[in-house]
Amino acid sequence: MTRLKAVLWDVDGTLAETERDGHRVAFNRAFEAEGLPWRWDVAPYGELLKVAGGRERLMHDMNTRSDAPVLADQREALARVLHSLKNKFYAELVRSGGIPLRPGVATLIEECRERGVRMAITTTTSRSNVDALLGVHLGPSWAGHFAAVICGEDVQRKKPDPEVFELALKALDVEPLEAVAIEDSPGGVAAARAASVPVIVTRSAYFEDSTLEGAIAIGPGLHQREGWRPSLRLGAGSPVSVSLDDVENWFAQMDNVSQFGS
Ligand code: XBP
Ligand code: MG
Repeated sequence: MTRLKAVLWDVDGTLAETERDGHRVAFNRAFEAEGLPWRWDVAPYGELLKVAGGRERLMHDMNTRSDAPVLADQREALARVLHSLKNKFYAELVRSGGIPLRPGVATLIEECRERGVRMAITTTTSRSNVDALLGVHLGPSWAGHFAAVICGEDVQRKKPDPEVFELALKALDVEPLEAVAIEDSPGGVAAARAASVPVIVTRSAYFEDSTLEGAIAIGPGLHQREGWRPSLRLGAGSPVSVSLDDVENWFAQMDNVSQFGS
């Protein structure tokens, strides 16, 4: 039986609920700082998440606005300014303690480290955002926990394209079926599946009710054992949260999970 060699972590929505209270708020501060009347409310921002990448999201939104610059290169220049301001405000928000890690995340990261299961970050977001978030929660040497950190800047095509996973597998020198991705969104699941990497879904606020097919396990978050499919052992003697043993069991059973079957 193949042994699990690597855990590939998504960032936004998986490590932390960064979108609603982080990126969205920071985008709005950037609009304000640039004197623009644009604001992204909670529900419409959920729709905008269909577009991967903050700068691409801005470009997409500008295409729907009559008060956006008319020329394409003016729009691109404005998107660059807004995006870089947004990332600055995002880092401030994170560093002020506004965005905790999702419960259960730090425990599983620590268990992977203790047991020698290598990890990578596989995200669409910018490197500066990962640095801000993990610097606060895992300390300044956070990058040492991960054998590879692949971010938005490192790929030609963002999720749902599989490129981020392909680069991580290459950097770790592992095969797709020796790794597990942990994801929260339809785009993330699609990207992992397109790279043939088995994927575990921890549902996040914006994707609570989304159809997410093809995962080897799906549940409400790493902090609880109830509500997972395939189900987890409950009761006396069980860990409190999702453990590395659970991840390895799902991994070992993946061929029996019809959702993952071809
Ligand atoms: C989520 C994304 C990102 C963030 C914003 O990526 O799509 O675009 O919303 O970050 P993931 P940027 O779930 O893969 O971590 O503005 O830096 O793109
Ligand atoms: Mg995500």
